[in-house]
Amino acid sequence: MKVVVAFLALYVTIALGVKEELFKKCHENGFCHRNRHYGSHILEAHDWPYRINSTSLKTSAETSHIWLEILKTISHDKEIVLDLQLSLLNDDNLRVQVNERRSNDLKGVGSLTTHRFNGTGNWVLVDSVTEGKFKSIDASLKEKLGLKYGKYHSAELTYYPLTLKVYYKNQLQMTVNDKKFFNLEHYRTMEDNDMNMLPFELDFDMFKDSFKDSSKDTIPFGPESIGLDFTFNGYQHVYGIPEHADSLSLRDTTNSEPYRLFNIDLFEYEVGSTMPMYGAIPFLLAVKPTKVASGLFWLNSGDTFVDIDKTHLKGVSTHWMSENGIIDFIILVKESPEAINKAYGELSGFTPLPQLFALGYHQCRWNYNDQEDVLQVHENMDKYQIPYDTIWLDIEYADSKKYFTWNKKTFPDPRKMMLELDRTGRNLVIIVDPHFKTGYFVSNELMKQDLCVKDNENKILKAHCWPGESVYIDSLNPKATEYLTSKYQMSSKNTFMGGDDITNVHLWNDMNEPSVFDGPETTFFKDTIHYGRWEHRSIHNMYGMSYHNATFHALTNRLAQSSRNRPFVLTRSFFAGSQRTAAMWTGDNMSKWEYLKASIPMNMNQGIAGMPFSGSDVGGFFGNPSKELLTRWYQTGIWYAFFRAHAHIDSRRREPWIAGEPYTSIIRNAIRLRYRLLPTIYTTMQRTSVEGVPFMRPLFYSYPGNLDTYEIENEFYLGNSGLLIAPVLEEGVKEIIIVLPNVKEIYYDYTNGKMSLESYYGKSQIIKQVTLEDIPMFLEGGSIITEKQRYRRSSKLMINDPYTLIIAPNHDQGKASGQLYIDDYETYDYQNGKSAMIEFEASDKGISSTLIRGEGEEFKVTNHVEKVIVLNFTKQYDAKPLKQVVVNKQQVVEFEIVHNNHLVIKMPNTPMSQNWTIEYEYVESSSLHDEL
Ligand code: NBV
Repeated sequence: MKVVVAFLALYVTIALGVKEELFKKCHENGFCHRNRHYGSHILEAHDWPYRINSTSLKTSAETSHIWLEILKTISHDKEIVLDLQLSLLNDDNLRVQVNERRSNDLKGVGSLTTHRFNGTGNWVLVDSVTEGKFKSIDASLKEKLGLKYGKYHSAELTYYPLTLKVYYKNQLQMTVNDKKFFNLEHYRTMEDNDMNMLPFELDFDMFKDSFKDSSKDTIPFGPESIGLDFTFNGYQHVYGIPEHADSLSLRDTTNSEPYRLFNIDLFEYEVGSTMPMYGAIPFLLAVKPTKVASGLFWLNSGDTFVDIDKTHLKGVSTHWMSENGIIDFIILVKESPEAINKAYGELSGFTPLPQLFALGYHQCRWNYNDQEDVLQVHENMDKYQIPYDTIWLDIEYADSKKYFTWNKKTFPDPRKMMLELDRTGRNLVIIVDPHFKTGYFVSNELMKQDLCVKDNENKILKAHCWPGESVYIDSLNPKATEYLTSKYQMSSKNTFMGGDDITNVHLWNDMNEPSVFDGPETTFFKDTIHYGRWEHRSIHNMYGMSYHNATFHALTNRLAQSSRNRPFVLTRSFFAGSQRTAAMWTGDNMSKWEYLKASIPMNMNQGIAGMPFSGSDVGGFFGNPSKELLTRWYQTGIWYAFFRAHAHIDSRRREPWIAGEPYTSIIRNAIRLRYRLLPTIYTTMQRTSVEGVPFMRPLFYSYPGNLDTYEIENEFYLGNSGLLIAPVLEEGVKEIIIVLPNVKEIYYDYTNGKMSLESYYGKSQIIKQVTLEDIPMFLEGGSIITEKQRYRRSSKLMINDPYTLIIAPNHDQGKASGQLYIDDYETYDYQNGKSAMIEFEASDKGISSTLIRGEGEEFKVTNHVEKVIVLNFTKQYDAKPLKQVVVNKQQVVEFEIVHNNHLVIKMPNTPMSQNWTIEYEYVESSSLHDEL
């Protein structure tokens, strides 16, 4: 016990930066070290050990599956047979799986399931995935198989040396096993290991773990790692594989640590590092300027390392190494990065459209001390006229951190508090972690119902986390979801969530890597046992997802009992597929400038990897930001899809009014700008929810033809709205350099959301003077965005407010277009057609608005448009003086030209529920002449 207390004290108080020695580096991790060694020695092999047995080819009658045997030659009289399967998902995504034939009866593995874990795909792929058919399978040659599939795809599988080449429009995109790193360590016992090794293989840590904290790992199956290399032919940049606090474009790792995917609670993580973090998405995107992009989805939930080799002449080469499980990957090749996102979403799911409040401002800290404190903050927000939607409660709300209880002294009447928040449309989010303190009703019930994770002796695992000794819910067990559902259920007896009419309470799952204070690398031993008799080793990176999935389903169930409102769940740990049920944040960052800066590539990589509903703690979690940093962080944070301020328990209070003037006003303006743009933000999220595209959109998505955009990580677009943002990320700067990605388009300066005299054309880069007030932003020519310009206390109170349109004519013809999505912002009724998409078109003749309703039940749009602003009107439309503006062909309306340039049209209460038009009537040149 003493040790644990000491450990806890250390964890909470000392802030010295990450303790790297607690986490395994590649050379300390048996499988990584062995696979890297394998890669650097395979050239010495006289023969490649792996070949395909050409006579083993089998195809299904409907040509949807291809099976072959891979033979692994150990010695002249020893061959291991592996099964290779090729299939297509959703028509043109090629899936490759390789498994080992294992007996059901293996020595020394106790009651564990003996075959390799092949369930990652079941957790990750959505039910709607269909199996495609190959267009042709050409087996006419003895040494290779030719495949055609999809519209433009083909592939060639060479039997020896074993390689798979994937082509798009006949251009080679990817070579699998180009470097011959293919490796699958087949089952053997320690006794017969010698007879199972290849001459150039290393036997480091095959049956033991020499890393001190995990030396008790029994490694029951011995070595079982897999490794494979993928060369992206002709590509210079690859992205994705979050979570790492690193650059947008992934770095070369040939002389450093590989990127590791292993979910851990990394205390005080550092930036510029390939160390693993809280979540993992084994999805990588490669983009090049020639209208093609490739994706690689490595379906493995075990500990994984990825080496990136940018020194390869053919393109970027990557080496994937996982500790166990089957080889299972999907290759996606499409015409653009967006198309890859869409295809990836069709495989692993999209982010569901959240309630509008979830896109508002979230106010959090560890902890709001008591009910009064919560309500005080809530009132101050109104006093200082700062809009906000949600206040959060961290672990201290619970009695001794026993989730599903309240500390009665500090929160005597949670229901009252929830109702009070609800009065102004505000919400509460409370934290419920996956560890449950031993000795109270929740842990007792979990133990009794056999819903706890077990140790390697199949006994209930008891380990330490915030509440002290705890059990961990085994959320891989479907019954765990049922259990949580019962805990969150609406019933008059269940008061944890405030009672059976409360619908404004949502959930936060933290520490679900899982974080284990007394475990190796702060998590479970890998031989811990889960439901299905699987080792934790096989599913580690999915545990966090299994927990937030269960939370999401439980909360959905609760809300379905009354409002049908969409649930909101925030998770720290995640995996591919997590986007379907949770938003994420980038964990415990620090109040330092470099973390503010790193948050942009981190959140962009989340979007690239299909989980765009993400954000970083505004202000930084650890430490105390300077007033300037805090201000700049708000100015950046308003662009995260998930916008929450949060702080450590030891940091000073820093709600927006604390910094004082001018900071408070500047922060208020930033938050209000977020709210003003909520119509555009909600529309962006709706597009994201059906197309899977990033919310914070990297510049190269819009301009893949411009290689100069590939490494820009301090600027981004807000989805495809045309808003380009370049926040100030450094201390004390008076000017910043901004890259404008398209020299053939106009960029209208829209700093702080204000019309300006400046616009840029033909420049790839500008220098802009900035003050502390400034959030540099630009509207790209061709776009139309919508705003709601009135201040309200919360997003809910803005629902009926009128819209303002901002139109940015493009350079060539003065045209622009944009969209606005509207629904009830809360329920699932939009799925039954209760929604509207409004499309705007503008030219030198006028503007039109067309309402496209969702199919199904009618949705009533009650809002009006009150104002239309056309930027650079006089410059754009050839300076013909405007005589009058006519709405709906009948009503002449007031207009004004401001700054001698922008047109501001005051709309006569024009309902958005109908199509409407604006026409410009210019002074004819003849009458112009007359007047003169
Ligand atoms: O629950 C306390 C914190 C939480 O505020 C933070 O956001 C999480 O990332 N939690 C981690 C545990 C303690 C961190 C030192």
